[in-house]
Amino acid sequence: AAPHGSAPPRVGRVNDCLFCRIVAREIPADVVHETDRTLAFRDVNPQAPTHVLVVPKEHHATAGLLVGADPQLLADVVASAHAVAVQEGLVTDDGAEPGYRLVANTGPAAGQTVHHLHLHVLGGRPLTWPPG
Ligand code: DGP
Repeated sequence: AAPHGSAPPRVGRVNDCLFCRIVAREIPADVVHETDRTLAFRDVNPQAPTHVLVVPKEHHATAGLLVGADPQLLADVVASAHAVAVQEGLVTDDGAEPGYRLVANTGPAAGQTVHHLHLHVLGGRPLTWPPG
């Protein structure tokens, strides 16, 4: 049976995935942007004044897997990340000032801990390079 009301199980969901559970609103999150196919919410452990995670609602582990399965959905995730950056005042819609960073940690060497693709949107302070 569906866990909440009469909603059918969502296609593309992985039951033990933290971000699938946030998408299903089973775990609370501070949602800042939503489209029919993407969700953006504040990182629980922010590394910058703005630190938002943007995910596809469907479960895909990495950008590399998603671009093969559904390139439009990867584009939708990037578009949502840019919309968040504009909404948060990190960038004007038609320019690059002051700027922000998108990060997609992929695999253990990069420290990916949640295996549901998420773009980190970071900004609100000077961001140094190289990252750690
Ligand atoms: P990554 O290393 O790229 O897999 O980063 C996963 C991020 O997810 C990390 O910055 C912390 C964040 N995170 C982990 N658990 C939760 C949670 O329950 N809620 C929210 N909002 N963020 C979480």
